[in-house]
Amino acid sequence: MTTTLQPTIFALASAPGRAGVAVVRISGTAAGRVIDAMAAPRPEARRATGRFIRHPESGDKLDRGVVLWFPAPASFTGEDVVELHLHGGRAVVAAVLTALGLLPGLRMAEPGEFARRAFEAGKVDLAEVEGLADLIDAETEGQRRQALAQASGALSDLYDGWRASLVDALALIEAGLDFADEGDVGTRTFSEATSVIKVLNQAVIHHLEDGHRGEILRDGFRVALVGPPNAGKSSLLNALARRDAAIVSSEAGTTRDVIEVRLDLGGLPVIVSDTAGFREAAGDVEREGMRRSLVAAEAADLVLWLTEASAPETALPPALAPLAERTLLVLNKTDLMAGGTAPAALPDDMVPLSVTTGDGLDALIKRIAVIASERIGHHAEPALTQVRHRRLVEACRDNLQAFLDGASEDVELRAEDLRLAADALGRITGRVDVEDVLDQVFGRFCIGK
Ligand SMILES: Nc1nc2c(ncn2[C@@H]2O[C@H](COP(=O)(O)OP(=O)(O)OP(=O)(O)O)[C@@H](O)[C@H]2O)c(=O)[nH]1
Ligand SMILES: [Mg+2]
Repeated sequence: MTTTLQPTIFALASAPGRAGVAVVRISGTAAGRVIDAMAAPRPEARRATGRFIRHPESGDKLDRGVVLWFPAPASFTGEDVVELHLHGGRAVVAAVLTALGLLPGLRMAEPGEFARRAFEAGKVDLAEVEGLADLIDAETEGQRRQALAQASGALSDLYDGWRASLVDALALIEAGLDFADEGDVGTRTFSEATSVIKVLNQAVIHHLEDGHRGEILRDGFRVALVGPPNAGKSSLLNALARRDAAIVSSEAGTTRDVIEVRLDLGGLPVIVSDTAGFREAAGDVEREGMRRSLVAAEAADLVLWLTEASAPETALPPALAPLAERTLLVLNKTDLMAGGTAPAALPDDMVPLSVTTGDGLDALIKRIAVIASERIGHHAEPALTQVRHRRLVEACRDNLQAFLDGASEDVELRAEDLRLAADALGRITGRVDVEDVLDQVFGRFCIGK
């Protein structure tokens, strides 16, 4: 480790602004000296201790707070760490940060620098760090659960387990190579390795064919509201969002831009987009609006085709026809029907609704939640959560396939297939050279994390 050469870093670890408590984190070899200079004497390790926090030069009191001392290596970063729990006022925090900047060997932390040091010290692997970033970003219960599992090593354990069996298979093959002149031994070890790889390959393929549930849970399940003008798309968006997010008017062609709202449906993050109505005659602006509607519909996991119940346009426009499989027909304005209700027997893929009276709204929300949870609901096995991992698992699969398809006589080449497959998995957790992605991964954090 090169920790002795690293400057000691500090930052506000809690959110900026007024708060009951603000936490300033300090990590590095000079952390202990911060206590000596500003809140002496050093408290017992890991025991919350009340202290005046003083200016290191004048000795003036800046605040009365709690000091926590985590000597290396038992800390988040693996270095000496100090936490100052202050009163969360802007002036208090500013005074303490300014004072810290006066101390020799200290500088403000860059975004994600604490997490990066934790990674470099081997406290967390890369997939866990990514889980940590997701946990900080998590807005719904489902996202929180998935991120916490990943931050706690669920994905890493899966990939490390696969990597371990790959390494075992590789060892078998290499052992076979050593006995190359005793042809029989080589053949036996190779076929033993092959059966391990076959099983592994199946597990990897299964993992990849998860309908992107982890990624959708992380990024949000997308629902697009499309339909002819005036069908009530913006009204429905507002009803779902419970606020006037979009303009509603009896004029056809009101909505031009796509408007998105984020909802939490039973713990699942759902992003609903309101779009411009589809119709034939339209000016330039409206045509551009419709182009955007189509983009939103194509990107959606579920399309709601909204149409008026009294004169339903149940045929999708040709541009939307390819999306029919993931489209639900919503017959809105049932309040305008004779008797104010929808036809009793509707096919399963048609949902009656009156945004005005609220009739059918709960049923529609439930329907969306069920469809979303079928796609991304809770599973015991950890899921792929991001494209970076997916690419690497795909690379692993391709190399396993190359191994299985390749000529078994070329033992050296087959060993190389397995080595590449193992490396791809190692790059997910950062066990294998990942220098090129580190800035990207840690840059996602804000300062103080
Ligand atoms: N009676 C009745 N009127 C509704 C209902 N939902 C919406 N409306 C009315 O229908 C009109 C059009 O509603 P919007 O929500 O603006 O329709 P839209 O589909 O967004 O229309 P565009 O943005 O022009 O494509 C407004 O006057 C709404 O008040 C409903 O369930 N019943
Ligand atoms: Mg609208």
